[in-house]
Amino acid sequence: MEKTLILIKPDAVIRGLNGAIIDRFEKAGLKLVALKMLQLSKEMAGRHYAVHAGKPFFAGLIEYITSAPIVALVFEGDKAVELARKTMGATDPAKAGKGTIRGDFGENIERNSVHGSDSPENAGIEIKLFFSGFEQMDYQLKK
Ligand code: IDP
Ligand code: MG
Repeated sequence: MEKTLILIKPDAVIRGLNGAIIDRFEKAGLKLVALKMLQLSKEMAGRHYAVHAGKPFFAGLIEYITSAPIVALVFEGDKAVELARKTMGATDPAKAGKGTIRGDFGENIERNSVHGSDSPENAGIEIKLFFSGFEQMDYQLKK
């Protein structure tokens, strides 16, 4: 079954939105299989956002993502990556639909409340950055 990495970003953690955000993914039908709270070092933030190195917003993004704790989550489900991205909405909260996480909670294009992997391949790479195999649970959701 497909997995995706989700991060609840500092803007949402410091506003007490963890439960509300996890609820959106669970209501979308995704199964939570791993979670932890941590505060990223600049080094780890740089690794997670390596594809954006050199972009004008990179330095600000690293500053922001390391500014407070984040909550890292792994969700599993059929087409988990695509389903999670749909649940999150567009990168810019101003363009994200009502009822999406970013549309409802995001503050601006940087402080947009959540990260989600953009492909199954990248999900595999990102999950390994945050979780060992032992930290990912295997269970059946009761229907
Ligand atoms: P995504 O999170 O929807 O996949 P990406 O383009 O991969 O969007 O960008 C990664 C993160 O970098 C965004 O979620 C946001 O926090 C930040 N970001 C993206 N574009 C901008 C921008 O133009 N200004 C400031 N921050 C940005
Ligand atoms: Mg991205």
